[in-house]
Amino acid sequence: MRLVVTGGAGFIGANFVRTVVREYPSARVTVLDSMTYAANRASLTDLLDGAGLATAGLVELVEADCADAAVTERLVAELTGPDDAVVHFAAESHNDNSLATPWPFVHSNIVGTYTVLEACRRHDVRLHHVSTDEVYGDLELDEEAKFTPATAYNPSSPYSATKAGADMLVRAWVRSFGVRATISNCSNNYGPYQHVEKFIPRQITNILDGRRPRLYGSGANVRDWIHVDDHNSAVLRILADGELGRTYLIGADGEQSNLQVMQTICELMGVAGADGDPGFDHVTDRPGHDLRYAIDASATREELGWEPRHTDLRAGLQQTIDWYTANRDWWEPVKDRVEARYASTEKVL
Ligand code: NAD
Ligand code: TDX
Repeated sequence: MRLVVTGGAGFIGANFVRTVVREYPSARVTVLDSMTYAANRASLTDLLDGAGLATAGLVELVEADCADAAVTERLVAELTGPDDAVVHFAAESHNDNSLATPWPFVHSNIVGTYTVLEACRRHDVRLHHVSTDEVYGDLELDEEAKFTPATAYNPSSPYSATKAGADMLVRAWVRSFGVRATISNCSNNYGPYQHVEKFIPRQITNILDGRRPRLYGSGANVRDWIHVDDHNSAVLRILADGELGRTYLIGADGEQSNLQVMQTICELMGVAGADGDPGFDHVTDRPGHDLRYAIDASATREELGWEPRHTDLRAGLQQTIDWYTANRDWWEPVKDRVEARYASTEKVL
């Protein structure tokens, strides 16, 4: 099996590459990544430089923009085997950045996906497109409903709007040109190698660095958390047995308010407050902040026999805290810059 993994030096993509190398030792993986601020070569170093390891020569990194048609086309053209595929993770992924600077999101998420689709069309290569539950907009805090594949698209932010646009391109390329593609829309991921701009690693590394954790607004917003390895095991099931043209929802029934997650992190890290101090700061809320996401993944579970393995969020958070504690070299070089950026807009309430 040969895979081109776009965005494979980012959080989910790097975890995906690591899983593939573990589970398919003879697979050849080409990571196509433009190495934006969100990428980290160190997430793959052992695989790329692993002379003497089983992976030596099997994982390569091509530093290029997936919207660069010449490079993307060249790599996709090499995928000629029956199990070969492109797994398309590359995207600008952070909502807060999309509110400040939307253009890179239009470029990577829409033009990048268009370019990948055109290459797969020309060379008749199987594609899996990785998307998000945010394309569906948000749910009320008190309603029973969850997102299903039939939920209408209603994105709120420049990030989710560009991911929705990308999904629509994939659907159109399947229908109009017969591209052999599947789509997955997953809920919020957590785990190792996640950039410290994101909610969970930001709080963990703030505490490790002696800074106060930061909760947007009241913290009532609900996210449906899934461990990154469970997301990736679902992607591998879809690649193996997914029906072409289908959209699969991926989630692990991990709904929690941001306040609950924050309190668990503070408690696990021993900074639960005293004397009325909760141990963290409430700060300026995100504009247009989606209230609640929740995924109904029953079709994916029933049709593909997929099950998440990390269903205890508290245990998953402890494991994630342990990883950031043991891997300071991975995150420390970018931490100050991320916090300086937040400090320019964030006010303690
Ligand atoms: P990330 O920001 O950590 O990584 C994205 C990677 O894509 C980076 O390595 C970056 O350099 C690369 N990239 C960006 N633009 C590129 C371009 N034009 N060409 C080549 N490479 C480019 O993001 P992530 O959290 O790992 O998300 C990966 C995918 O999963 C995204 O498509 C995202 O929308 C989707 N997703 C993320 C989550 C989540 O909770 N993080 C949930 C559901 C879906
Ligand atoms: O410091 C913070 N404090 C805080 O309260 C940060 C960074 C975030 N938050 C809140 C905002 C959200 O309600 O935490 C929640 C999670 O925030 P993010 O980690 O920024 O994720 P979110 O905006 O929910 O989007 C994530 O999940 C869906 C990913 O970044 C997307 O790429 C994915 O599509």
